[in-house]
Amino acid sequence: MCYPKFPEECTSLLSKYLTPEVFDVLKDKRTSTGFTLNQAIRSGVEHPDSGIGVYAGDADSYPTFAPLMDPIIEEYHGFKPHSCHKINLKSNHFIPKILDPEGKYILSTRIRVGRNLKGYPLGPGISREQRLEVAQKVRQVLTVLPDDLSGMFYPLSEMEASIKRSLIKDHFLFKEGDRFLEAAGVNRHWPEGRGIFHNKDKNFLVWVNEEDQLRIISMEKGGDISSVYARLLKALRHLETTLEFEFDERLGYITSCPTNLGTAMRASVHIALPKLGERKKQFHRITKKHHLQIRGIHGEHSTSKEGIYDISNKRRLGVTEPQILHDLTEGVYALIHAEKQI
Ligand code: ADP
Ligand code: ILO
Repeated sequence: MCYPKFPEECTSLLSKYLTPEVFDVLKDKRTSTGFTLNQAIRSGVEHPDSGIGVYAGDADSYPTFAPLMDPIIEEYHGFKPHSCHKINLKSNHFIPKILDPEGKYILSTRIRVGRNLKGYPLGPGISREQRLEVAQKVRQVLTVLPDDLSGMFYPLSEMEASIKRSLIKDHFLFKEGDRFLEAAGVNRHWPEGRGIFHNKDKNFLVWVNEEDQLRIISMEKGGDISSVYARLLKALRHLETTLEFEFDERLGYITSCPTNLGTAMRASVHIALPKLGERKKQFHRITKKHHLQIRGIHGEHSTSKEGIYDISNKRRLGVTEPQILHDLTEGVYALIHAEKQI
């Protein structure tokens, strides 16, 4: 294996931190499940326009490839190598602020967390049999959820194309064929073992075997972050009684992309900011101050439509869940204020 060539215009964190020296130290290492450096960096090498460029094939990828992973994690989350992540999922400590009393700006709110089952490789390293086993275990637990959480699991392989299209359009289902995941080996044997669970109201959903084995999602129309979070906590309490998730003392919940480590939580609003959206500098100044990220209307790598943006927390590691909600709330409050002023 030779040192990869990155084009001059490449700005990925992989190209920044995979120096020839780091490469030499790591090139022959294998994790406990046999995952290699070549596999970990393939996505960023094939796609020089990656922001990050690496994926973990198992929990052991983080310590094994630490000379590459640690600086990437530090730059993305602002999390120092000697820090320790703390979770706070015990209760709803979050004190909501009324953000949009007339319902003029916030269209919908969504909070998701990523989880992977303890003892299995992650998406880039999992075998076909292991993936099917994970799907089976998760499905069994999902189909006995109580009350408002109860619903049905829909295997992707049995879903009609028109239903799939409409679920994607309405922001409930993952898109297919992500080129970054494809290169990382996450999409092998697609659509086998993949699926979506949702309750009757489609305000509680679980994606199975997409980028992570579980993406647990609570979402609804409007800006009631507190209600969305309460539903997510309730679901997590139920799922944790029967499923054990991959968790690390230092890095929190283990996920295949280093951007999702820690809380693995992304709390977002779809918000109409047509005027502020035209003032890029001011818009970015506010989001940066509150540690927020701007995405397009169909998620990452999509564009905004009609001045509607997806605003969410950037950091997931080294911050607690209530802190993330606090950052989002304060940031959205500031964004709405700025939009009103223009
Ligand atoms: P993820 O959040 O799972 O990392 P994406 O950015 O790809 O991944 O988003 C997944 C889907 O969730 C997309 O269809 C996106 O539009 C939708 N979504 C994200 N935030 C919201 C929101 N606040 N309201 C409605 N849909 C949302
Ligand atoms: N591998 C891609 C995406 C990184 C962050 N997003 C997700 C969905 N994990 C990149 O490096 O740009």
